[in-house]
Amino acid sequence: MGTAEPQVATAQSQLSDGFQLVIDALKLNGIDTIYGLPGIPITDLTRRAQAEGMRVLSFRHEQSAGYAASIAGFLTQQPGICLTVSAPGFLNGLNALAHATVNCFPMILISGSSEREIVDLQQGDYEELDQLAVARPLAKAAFRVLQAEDIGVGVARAIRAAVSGRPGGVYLDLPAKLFAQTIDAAAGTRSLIKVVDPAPKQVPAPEAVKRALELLKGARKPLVILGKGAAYAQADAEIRSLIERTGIPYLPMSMAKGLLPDTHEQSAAAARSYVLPEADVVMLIGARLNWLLAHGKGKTWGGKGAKDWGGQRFIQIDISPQEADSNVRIDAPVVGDIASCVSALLAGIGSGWAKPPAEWLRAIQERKSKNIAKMAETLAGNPSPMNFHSALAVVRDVVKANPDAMFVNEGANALDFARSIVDMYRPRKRIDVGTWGIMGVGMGYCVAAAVVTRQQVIAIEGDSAFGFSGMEVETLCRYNLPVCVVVLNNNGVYRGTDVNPAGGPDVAPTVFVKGARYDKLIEAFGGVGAHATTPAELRRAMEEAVRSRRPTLVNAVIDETAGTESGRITSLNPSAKKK
Ligand code: ADP
Ligand code: TPW
Repeated sequence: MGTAEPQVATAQSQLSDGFQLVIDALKLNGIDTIYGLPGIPITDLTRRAQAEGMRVLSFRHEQSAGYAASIAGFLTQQPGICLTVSAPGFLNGLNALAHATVNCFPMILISGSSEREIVDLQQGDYEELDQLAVARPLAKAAFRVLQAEDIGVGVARAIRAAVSGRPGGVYLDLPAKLFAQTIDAAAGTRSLIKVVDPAPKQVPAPEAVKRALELLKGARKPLVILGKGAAYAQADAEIRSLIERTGIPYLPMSMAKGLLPDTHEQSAAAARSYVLPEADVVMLIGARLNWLLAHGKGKTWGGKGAKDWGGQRFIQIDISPQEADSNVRIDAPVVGDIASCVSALLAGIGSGWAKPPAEWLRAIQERKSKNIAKMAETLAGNPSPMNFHSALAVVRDVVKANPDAMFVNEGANALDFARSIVDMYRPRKRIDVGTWGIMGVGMGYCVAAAVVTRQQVIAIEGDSAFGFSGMEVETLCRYNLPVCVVVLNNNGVYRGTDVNPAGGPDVAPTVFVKGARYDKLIEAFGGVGAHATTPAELRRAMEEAVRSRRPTLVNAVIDETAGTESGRITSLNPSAKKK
């Protein structure tokens, strides 16, 4: 008896299993956090990962865990890990996987799945779904591991696929049986791969750099557009140096705000509608000419008709060689990683670069001053009830006083107004709905932002937007995260004023319960709720949240007639075109 127990322990300690190898493979590659939701077959994986010192953050819905993982990827350049159960859990996480791929964020969705032999014969297993096939079209890459000795390779391939080249979402399918498979521990350890240089530098061709500089040199009205790829690249000093040494005005896309402080004199953000049609040479740095930039043509760019070219010539710096010419002709594509490309441009520029013509800079400055003065007037108003402007003037001040705070933003008007009113001062502080304009990222982003950066998080949420992930306020409270959520509450999707055209008892599809108290929701979980009907109350509540670092939700009551349908993209509504 006395000797039997240690012998068993020794025998067991020489075996490893699938659970252990997944954890070891992630840890070996520096991954220490999992965003997920437990259940069959991954509950033990979450337990054992926690026991092994990983941070395992559990959510109330996989979609929020997925969005958290996706934005953790954006913030860290390391794939964010979302872990889900099979079929329904997997599908709940899939939205975030697609979001990661579309936004070029590195993320790995790891889902447990049911038994292959039953799934493939469609014999009706528990949570039966061919997950790999479903994930593939939405992911940058998708892999399945069937044998414990292949876990190391599977994880390595997933990491490389997620972060190399243009980053994206990767799916890793782990069938239930894999976790319990045992293999010799030493062989298991040997099978693991520590990925060397997962996102290799991609240095641009010298002739591409030369072509770009020549085009830029001849410009009379040059403009730089910084996109979230530039923010992701973490080449902050190089980018700032390029902007300042060339003296070219720049526009930050929403998640590139703060790459240089929004108060920078070369920022043309307040003169956007002037510079886009006027510019003659535009250098895109980590920004695509998709709908957010009106596809590089049409009236926004000074084209005569909706699809006409405005005459600009484009330089595009991007890691994807396929991106150029996707919407309009790119005269000077520079393919490579942004740090390498910008460094090469800086080397080519040398010290004698002539600043853009003074006329161009003066014209922009004039527009800017006029627009900023006009905005200041609007922001100074103190209407009752509050409107977006009077509430966001407070938010602007609180963010200015806390420039390291992370800023999460979703909604329609809540998004558009905050983007233009709230200045950002540091890189990668602003995270929002991204390329798809997706609602529901809010609370997942808040959790990841707090966990990754350990900074205060401020989330500005439309009331509809907030509802998509509202239950995660419990998650904020459970982990006691320093998150201050402000719900700009105007009683509905966009506004709360629609009426049922048929006159029946149901309210209009865009209308919510009037006077809802979102602040009570967080109180249910021990967080701080505040109800603000004036800018002064909002300011007090936000300042207290930042001071205390306690999870806080401020229900900020906004005039339900304020804002417009769909915010700034009303024109995309097919019905609005009809009339
Ligand atoms: P935004 O929405 O801010 O305009 P997009 O998401 O449209 O930005 O564009 C980001 C672009 O940045 C993508 O085309 C992507 O390929 C590119 N990108 C991402 N990371 C890098 C990097 N490290 N180096 C170069 N390009 C990058
Ligand atoms: C996943 C469509 C775009 S904006 C929005 C919806 C539902 C909410 C607008 O109301 P909110 O904002 O948040 O109260 P505000 O400031 O104007 O009052 N489903 C998904 N994504 C999108 N984009 C939608 C629906 C939508």
